[in-house]
Amino acid sequence: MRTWTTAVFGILLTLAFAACGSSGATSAPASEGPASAASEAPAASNGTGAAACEVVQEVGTVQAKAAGFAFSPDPITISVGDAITWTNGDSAPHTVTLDDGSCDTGQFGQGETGTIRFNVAGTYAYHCAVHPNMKGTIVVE
Ligand SMILES: [Cu+2]
Repeated sequence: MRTWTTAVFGILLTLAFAACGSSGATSAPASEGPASAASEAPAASNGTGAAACEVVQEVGTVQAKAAGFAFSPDPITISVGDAITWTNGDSAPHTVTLDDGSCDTGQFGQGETGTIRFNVAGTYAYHCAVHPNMKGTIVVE
């Protein structure tokens, strides 16, 4: 009985490995097709190859403030390609979170900054995720 069980386990293990091996071998080339097609789709969607906005670590070309529990200046008008750096003047942490959820600096504390670059013209409404009544508008021309 023991040897029979061992034999069955052996066969099952062999089948399992064989199944993994064959499915891995056949699915690897197939998965490259959809993956590359999917990675091209976002680039084609806005025609620029870049996201409408992106959180960056560099110092922005336009300076703004999150201070006194308000964003200033507001609205901010910038050109396509500009990056806005907000500096926190309060002891509480703030965020710059686009209302559509496309970009979010995450929390930055007193004296710290958050920067977002805008690559597509349009009007962007944003708020602070910590203090939802802190709101602002960015106009990208
Ligand atoms: Cu805040």
